[in-house]
Amino acid sequence: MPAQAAVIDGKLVEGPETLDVLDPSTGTLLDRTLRGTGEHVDAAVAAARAASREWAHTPYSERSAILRRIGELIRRDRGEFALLESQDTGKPLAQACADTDVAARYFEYYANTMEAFFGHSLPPNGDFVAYTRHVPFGVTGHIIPWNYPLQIGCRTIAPAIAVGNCAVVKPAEEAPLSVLKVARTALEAGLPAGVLNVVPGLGAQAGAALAGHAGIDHLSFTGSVPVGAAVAHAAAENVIPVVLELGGKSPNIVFPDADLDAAIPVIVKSMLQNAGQTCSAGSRLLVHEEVRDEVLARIDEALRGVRIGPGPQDLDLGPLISAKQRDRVTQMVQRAADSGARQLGGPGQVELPEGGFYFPPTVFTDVDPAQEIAQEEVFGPVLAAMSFGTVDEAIQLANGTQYGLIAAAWTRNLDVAHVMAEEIRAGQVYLNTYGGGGGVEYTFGGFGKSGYGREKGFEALKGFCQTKTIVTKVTR
Ligand code: TXE
Repeated sequence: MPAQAAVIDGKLVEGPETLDVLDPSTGTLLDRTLRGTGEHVDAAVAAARAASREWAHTPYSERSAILRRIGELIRRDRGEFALLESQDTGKPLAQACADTDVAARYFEYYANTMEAFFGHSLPPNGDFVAYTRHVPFGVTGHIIPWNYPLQIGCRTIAPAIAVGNCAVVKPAEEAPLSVLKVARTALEAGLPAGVLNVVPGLGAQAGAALAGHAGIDHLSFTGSVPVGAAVAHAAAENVIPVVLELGGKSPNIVFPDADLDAAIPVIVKSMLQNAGQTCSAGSRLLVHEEVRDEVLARIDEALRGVRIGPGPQDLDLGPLISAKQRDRVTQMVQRAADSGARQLGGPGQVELPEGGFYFPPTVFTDVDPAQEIAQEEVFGPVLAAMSFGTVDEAIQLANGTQYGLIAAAWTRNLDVAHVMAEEIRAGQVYLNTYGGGGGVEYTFGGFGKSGYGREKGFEALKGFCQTKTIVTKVTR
């Protein structure tokens, strides 16, 4: 099987060293890619630099037309993208279709919003006229994880190139295929050579080379806390700004007056989506004592009906991404069980498909908020449930981890809803929904160890620009 090439300077670049890409639904070989090295990263950064002046000066309308065309081609190839993403990550096909639509939408959204993205004029002081312009950084580095490669890839690529940067992207070794396809699709759409370069490879090799590269001007990273801290450190050596998106321990908070018919399916989905391997997974349930038993019983009932199987079969729950991830989740669940937390479902309770890296839905109840399972990101279909008696206790629990990515409060009481929205330390707070309504437009990013900097929405355009002030002295 020939290995998938990198895309550097508009060309497909092959090499002697390759990486195996496994199908997580079966554990067997799905494809191979080039194993990119520091030299490939050097070549990609040089190509991006060479392309950056012309791309930055390409009229808005032309850049916008190309982005729109990339979105169109992703939609044209929706079936291929979705199947590839489902095979590569193991996620159910319907989720991969939704991810493909979101990927296209990022290009469409930034094609439009970029054209309305201007600077400001500043109040003149005496005989001065001043204004600001948003100018691209130049070359942007992007390190992408394996959980939503297509969505997260496009989430940072589209705004970066929309405002005139040229990008060098390192997808995750576990799931690099859809991001490589985006780069080939972008060339077909007319994106000039060098504007979008993708170098697949290992984190410690190509990833580290990109993070520490003196030739980039900005770095976006989505992944784990320790690697995020390490890449930020490497980038700091070159005084390069970084956006870090590092996951979370996000709560659904259920008050006694909540509409449980609306809440339960959403809570279950937020726990199971992408097998829990979602930075904004609803991995904690904070439930008022009055409705605790009912909510847990209904979640347990919903989980009993969950159908588990390979991504392309489009059931409810696919496998985890890798044996390493399955082992990590298994160990965390074992430690929680050993500590005495009460468990619903979990290993041994449901039959799992043969082969592949499957893990069953698991709920821990009566969890001590200080316990690992209540504090650390599991990245599996695992829910830690705790109860509270007052609004203040709910706030304390919600804010009681080192993370702060998203949160949802379920209540019909407007005062409680507003208090929660105000008090919760998280980049997004949802009221009577969880991640609802699309999301491309919603500014996204973390508090605390969930990271810093903001993605999505209009903020992302700002994030990929430097603001430059231009002052003219007017002589009368
Ligand atoms: O992440 P890594 P892993 C969390 C989640 C998961 C845990 C471990 O809790 O269980 O992290 O996952 C690249 N220099 N999230 O080990 O290693 C790597 O190649 C530069 C949350 O897979 O952080 C990949 O492209 N780059 C999360 C990317 O970093 C390096 C998504 C992420 O991999 C590198 C994924 C290095 N030294 C995991 N080492 C989210 N926020 O959605 C690795 N990489």
